[in-house]
Amino acid sequence: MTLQGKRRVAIAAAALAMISVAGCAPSKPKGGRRAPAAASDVAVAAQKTYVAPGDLDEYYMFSSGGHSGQVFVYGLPSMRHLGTIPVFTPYPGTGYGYDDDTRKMLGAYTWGDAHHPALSETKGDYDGRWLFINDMNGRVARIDLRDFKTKQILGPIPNVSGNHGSSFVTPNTEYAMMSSRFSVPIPLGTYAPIEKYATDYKGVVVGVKIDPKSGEMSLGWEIVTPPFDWDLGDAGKGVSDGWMFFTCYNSERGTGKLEVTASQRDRDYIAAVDWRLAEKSIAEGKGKMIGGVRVLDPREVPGLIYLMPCGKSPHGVDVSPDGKWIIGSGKLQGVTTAFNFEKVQTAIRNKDFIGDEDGIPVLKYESIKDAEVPVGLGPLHTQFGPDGFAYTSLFVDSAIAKWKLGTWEVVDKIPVSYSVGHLAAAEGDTVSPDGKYVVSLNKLSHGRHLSLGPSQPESSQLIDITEEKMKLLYDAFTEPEPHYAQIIKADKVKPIEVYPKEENKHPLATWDVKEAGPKREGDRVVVRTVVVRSTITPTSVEVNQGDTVTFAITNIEQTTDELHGFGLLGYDRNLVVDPGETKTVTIKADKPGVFPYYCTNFCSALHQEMQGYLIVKPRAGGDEKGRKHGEEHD
Ligand code: RUQ
Ligand code: CUA
Repeated sequence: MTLQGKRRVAIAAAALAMISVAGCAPSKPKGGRRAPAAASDVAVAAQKTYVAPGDLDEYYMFSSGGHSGQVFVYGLPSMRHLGTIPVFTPYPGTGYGYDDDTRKMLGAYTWGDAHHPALSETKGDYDGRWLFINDMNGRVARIDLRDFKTKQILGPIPNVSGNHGSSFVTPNTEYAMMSSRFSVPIPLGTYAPIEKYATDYKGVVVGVKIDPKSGEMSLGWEIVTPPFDWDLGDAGKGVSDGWMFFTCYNSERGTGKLEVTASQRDRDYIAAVDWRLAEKSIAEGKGKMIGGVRVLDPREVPGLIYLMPCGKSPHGVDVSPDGKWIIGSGKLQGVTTAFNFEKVQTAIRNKDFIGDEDGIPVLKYESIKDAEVPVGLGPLHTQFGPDGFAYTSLFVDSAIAKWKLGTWEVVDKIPVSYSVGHLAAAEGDTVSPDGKYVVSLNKLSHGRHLSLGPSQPESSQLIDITEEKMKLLYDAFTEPEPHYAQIIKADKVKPIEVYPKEENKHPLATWDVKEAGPKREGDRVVVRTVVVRSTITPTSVEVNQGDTVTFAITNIEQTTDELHGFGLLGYDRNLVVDPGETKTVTIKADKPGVFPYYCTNFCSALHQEMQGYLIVKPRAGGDEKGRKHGEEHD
């Protein structure tokens, strides 16, 4: 047995001993909410989730941070929160949004609503290169998994209002997809009264092109659609590769109280989009420029998009690992429907339509479905295991159902606490799911933790799916708000520990303290700055009031973990510079006085000594005036 294995057994034994002691004490029911679990179950769960100090987790889980605009990184099975990747929101912890480059990337936005992470794929399998994530403000971002940093934010994308149905990637990361949740007149900025909703408001579906080498995103194409509310999506794979599926609600084209007006019909739709045809049509010069992008009208490109009737107000749509089935359901139903992709193709060939919506053919439900699986109430989202099992989250039942593809038999159900939205299985939306774990991303945590007052955390529960019956292993609590997560085998991700010196091509990188210091050109001052234990060089800089000052800071360490910060008091800036990295921060020195800068990231025994002064000399005769002006900084 390995040392690690031995340690695990010893610890499990200790846990067991602890539990048997605890087992003698009267259990303390909390408002009668929870039946105490059997001691043996607790011991097994403890052993399965315990990652001993120094040991590593087996999986990364990337969880969306919702309206925090961030991505949270967890280790599984421990469910430890390992880090936060700021994406659409400034984050002083890593200095994101304070240096010149990331400030520019965030633009004028101070928040984002990040919903659905999508790991890059090669042949339908996660390849560990990038993570994409959408923002409701019409944007999509790319995180590089080499350094876990946000490298690009594309958007706001023209014509998209409320980019919820995103950022699903295609099996070879050709595209990240987008769709609009809120239909509006396009291009954005166009006026039309609400009474004209059904005719003058439009939805759009967008293909965001991804460069296969660099991951760089660019605008591909758009398709205009009726004013439905597009919700979620999934890319076809295997037999259905080349197709993209999106759910929608409000096919009624209602306005006002949607809970009433958008619930008139029995069925809404899943749209099936032939994205290769979209690509080809754009290459042939089809489409019309709207809002600065080429937009295809389905009336002019027959075969581009079809509507599959689906239970009222569906949420998730999920394609089985072989691409054969498309799973979707009304979110107030008790069943989920398995649509058969071959039957969809046959129905298209036979023109087995029941009508159209603004020229988009509507397929016949009975002709394209294989089964209605009685999973339970409120099915939202489905993930897959390696053995033909599917796992569906049930919001109303507050449970997860396990069922079999092909036989459509529901074999198990496990309650969760409380009200699951999405769920994530280990590599559970790829062509080769891993099994092992499902994480239930719950909306409410209902006091299964120390109270934090009225603002309650969300809960993520780890469930063991290795046996026939699912077993709850662990409760973890998270900040708002994981809408969806993806779980990748840890050894597929290959992060660096320092930025190698030879890769640093920053024009202002400075590796020698002798070259550090200010250089003036007119009223612009560039301060080459070197940070290394335990000095910031230069230790003081004098400039004139009104100068534009750029600190170009290079952390010349090449040692793991040796981060340095650069907090500038009075000017509202804080950066963190990783080993080998150069970042710039520019301020307008409009306030006279003496402003300390210091290392914000604890780095050594003499971290506290790592400090200096920016001295801003008042304008001649402008002293009083300058000071007053200076009370507001930019
Ligand atoms: S969505 S659960 Cu973007 Cu399902 Cu929120
Ligand atoms: Cu450098 Cu603290």
